[in-house]
Amino acid sequence: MPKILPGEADIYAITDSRLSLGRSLEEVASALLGAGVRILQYREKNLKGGEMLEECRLLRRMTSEAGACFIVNDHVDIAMLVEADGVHVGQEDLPVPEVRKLVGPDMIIGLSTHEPQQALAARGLGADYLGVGPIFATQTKEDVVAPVGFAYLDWVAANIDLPFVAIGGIKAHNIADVARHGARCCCLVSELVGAPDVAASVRAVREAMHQGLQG
Ligand code: TZP
Ligand code: MG
Repeated sequence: MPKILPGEADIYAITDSRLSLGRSLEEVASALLGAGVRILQYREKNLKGGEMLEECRLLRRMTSEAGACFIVNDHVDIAMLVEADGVHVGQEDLPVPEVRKLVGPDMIIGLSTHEPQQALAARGLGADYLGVGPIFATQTKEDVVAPVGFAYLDWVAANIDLPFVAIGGIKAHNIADVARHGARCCCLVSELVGAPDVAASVRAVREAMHQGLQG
């Protein structure tokens, strides 16, 4: 399956079992993929390793069938075991060069960044794409840094030659502005997996984003 990088997809969705209104991972993922999400990240903070592994096996099957890219947050070992397309790490996680040693040349590595210094370092470290954020305040991530606003997004769009994905507090009502500030791929958690109708939310978000991309 061809690898899809942010930059080639509009919406990048992340799972979160705490926000899914009691629905199963399968139900939420099925709605996301059915609505055309092409990059799906598994992000889970509360389960045991074996439980996360089983959930990632499920998502690997579902994303493969849908022709979507599957990325695992934090857990390099699980990403390798399920043959995910990619793994996403933060500044406090394992260093990207060490992750690269483990996963080999073909797996996508995403790196969260919050300031120019981190973005400038990313290519040398071997990251394939950057997370840029949090653009706005978010309740979804506990240990999150202060919102970076559009200033950092503008800077990345103008200065960094790597695919990037904007993240943090992005909703249908503000995504057009995020796109106007240079984001061709936006990552959303609560707005999608916490929506009463997940597929309808994907459609609304995508439409608003494309309005922003058109100017
Ligand atoms: N990293 C930076 S902000 C964030 C992550 C995982 C959470 C974004 O969630 P939401 O619900 O889209 O604000
Ligand atoms: Mg992390």
